[in-house]
Amino acid sequence: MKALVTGGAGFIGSHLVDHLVTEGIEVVVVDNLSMGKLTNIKHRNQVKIHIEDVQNQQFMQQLLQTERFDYIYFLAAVASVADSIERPAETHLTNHTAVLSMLEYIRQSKLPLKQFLFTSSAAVYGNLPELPKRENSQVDPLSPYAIDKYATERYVLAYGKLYDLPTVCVRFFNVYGPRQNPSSPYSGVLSILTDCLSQERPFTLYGDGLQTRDFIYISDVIQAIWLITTNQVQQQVFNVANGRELSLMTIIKAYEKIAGRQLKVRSTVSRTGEVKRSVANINKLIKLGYSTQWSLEAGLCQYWKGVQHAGS
Ligand code: UD2
Repeated sequence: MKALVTGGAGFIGSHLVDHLVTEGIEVVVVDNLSMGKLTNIKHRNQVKIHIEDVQNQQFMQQLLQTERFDYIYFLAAVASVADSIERPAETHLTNHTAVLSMLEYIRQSKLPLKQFLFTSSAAVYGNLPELPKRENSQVDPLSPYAIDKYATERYVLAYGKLYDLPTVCVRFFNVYGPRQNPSSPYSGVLSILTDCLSQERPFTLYGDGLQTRDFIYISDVIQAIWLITTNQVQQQVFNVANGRELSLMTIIKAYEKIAGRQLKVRSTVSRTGEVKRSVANINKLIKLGYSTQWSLEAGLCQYWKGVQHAGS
C-alpha cells in the first residue's frame, strides 16, 4: 500500500506519516515547509519527501501518475484564518484550487484509489448558536479560509458522488500536541501556552477566557483518520473532536497545575470574528469505533512531559 500525505512535514501531517509507516504503508510526502519541518518526520529515512508546493500542478500530476497511490491525505493548507483575510486570493490557491486540480486529474486520468481524504475545519460552522455541532448542522463560513474549506468539501463530496471516487472529509476542531508550531500569534493556543509556560513568558489572553473550545489530542486525531481509512468510508463528513466543551480559563488552570507553574497572563480585548463557543457532536465518529483515549488532562501531561524532556 502506498500513501501520499500533502503537508506531511507539518504538525498533524507528520504524526499521520509516523502512523502510516508503522502500519507498513509506503509513504510519500509533499510539503513546501512553510509551517512544517523535516525533523518533524520521525521515520525520515523510510519516507520519500518532496519539498514542493501543492500548487505546482505539473509536479503533482507527474507524481500521481508515477506513484499510483492507494491513499491520498490532503493536509497541505495555509491554516490561518488571519492569513486568509490578509491574502484571500493567494490562500485560495492552496486551500481550494490545489485540491480541485488534484481531483480533476484523478478523474480524468482514471487513477485507481482506495481513499482521498480532505481535511476541513470547524471554521465552516462559523458563529451560529446551535451546539454541539453535528456534521449536518447549518454552516456559516465567515472567512476566506472557512469558505475555501467548505467549498472544497463540497467539491470533494461531489467528485465522490458524480465520478464514483472514494472521497471523505474531516472537520478538525482544536487539535493540540507535540510539534505544533507556536511561532505565530495565530498558532494553536495550546502550543502558545506551552511555550509561555516553559519559557516563563507572559501569555496574552484575548477576551475574558470564558470562550470555549473542543480540544483533541493529536493521537486521537490519528486514531480517527485511521478508522476512517480502515472502514473505507466514502462520501461523508466527520467531525474530529473530543466532544467536550471547556473554557480557555479552565484549560489554563489545568495546565498550570500540570506544569506546576503559574502563567503570567496579560488580558486584552477579544479577537475580531472570534467564535465564542465551540463543541462537536462526535457520534458519527463513535459509530465507526472511535473512543477518546486522551482526556485533556492526559494530553496536556504528555505534551508537557515531551517539552520538558526536549529541554533537558
Ligand atoms: C481554530 C483554528 C482556526 C480555525 C478556527 C475556526 C487552530 C490553531 N486554529 O481557531 O484555524 O479553524 O478554529 O473556528 O486550530 N487565544 C488567546 N491567546 C493566544 C492565542 C489564542 O487567548 O495567544 C485564544 C483565542 O482568542 C481563542 C482561543 O484562544 O479564543 C483558541 O485560539 P486558537 O487560535 O488556538 O483557535 P481558534 O479556535 O480560535
